[in-house]
Amino acid sequence: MSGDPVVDLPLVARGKVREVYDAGDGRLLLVASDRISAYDAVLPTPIPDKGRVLTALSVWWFDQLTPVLSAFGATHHLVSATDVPAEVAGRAMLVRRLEMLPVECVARGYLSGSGTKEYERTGSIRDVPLPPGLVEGSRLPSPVFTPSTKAEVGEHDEAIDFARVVDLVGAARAEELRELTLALYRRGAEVAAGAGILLADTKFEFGVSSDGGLVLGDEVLTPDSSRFWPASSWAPGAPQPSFDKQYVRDWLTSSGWDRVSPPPELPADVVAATRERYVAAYEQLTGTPFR
Ligand code: Q0Q
Repeated sequence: MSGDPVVDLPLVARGKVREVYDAGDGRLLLVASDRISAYDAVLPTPIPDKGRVLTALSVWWFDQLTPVLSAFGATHHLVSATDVPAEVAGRAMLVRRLEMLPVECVARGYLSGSGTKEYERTGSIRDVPLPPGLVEGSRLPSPVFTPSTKAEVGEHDEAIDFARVVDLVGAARAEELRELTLALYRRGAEVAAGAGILLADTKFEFGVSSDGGLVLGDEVLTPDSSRFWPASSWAPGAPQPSFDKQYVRDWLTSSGWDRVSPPPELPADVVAATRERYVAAYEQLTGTPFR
């Protein structure tokens, strides 16, 4: 299961849970596996249908976000989610090959993880001052653009400030990335809130098309590229439960795994419950049954 090429195309890139293949004719094939990662480790036990659910979610979001992209004169890279090899049907996207920009465009609507640590140290996130008294899980007064640069395989992305984005892509493009990232986040957060899900933060990747326009790439607003929190259990002041990964995290913690040695197999009940969380995220967000 893990690691074997699944389609007879040249492998372009391989992430923890996804692969990219060269589909020819200026196209790439993004394939989502059923692998799940937790605590920076890829677990040995697949979650059935995870790849299909997250692919269906990206496809749905590309459609939902098109009006926001159009308002910025931007597009997205999806060509087809059906014109893909049979062996990866439902969990692959045929996309336009782009010149990807070297910036991970992260938007945060809530304080969490590394953002909380930065705020506790500096009273701000990057170059954005924040009011006093915020805690882990607090909703920010306004969403914040917190870019990073892509890390080498196995490393964490490196936080950068807006000035560094300007160095990397120029002032006009940097401003465009920030404003579009925040507009896409706001639309995603609005839709998610209506489905009882808090979109704490998300990461977008953009490329440039041959005519110079911005193109939204990668996966979009999935639980792998975002922090999804159940709105019903939101309680600032402590780490918030993950919509999709909490069963896995809690079981791993209870298993005594030291987070250094190879991670243990997941029990069947945790696998089933986690699959159900991915299906629930899709059905709550889209309002349609997952098939
Ligand atoms: C591209 N990736 C991401 C990745 C490992 C995904 C290359 N439309 C594109 C895209 C996209 N999406 C990419 N390159 C050119 N055009 C995206 C980071 C890495 C597995 C899956 N890598």
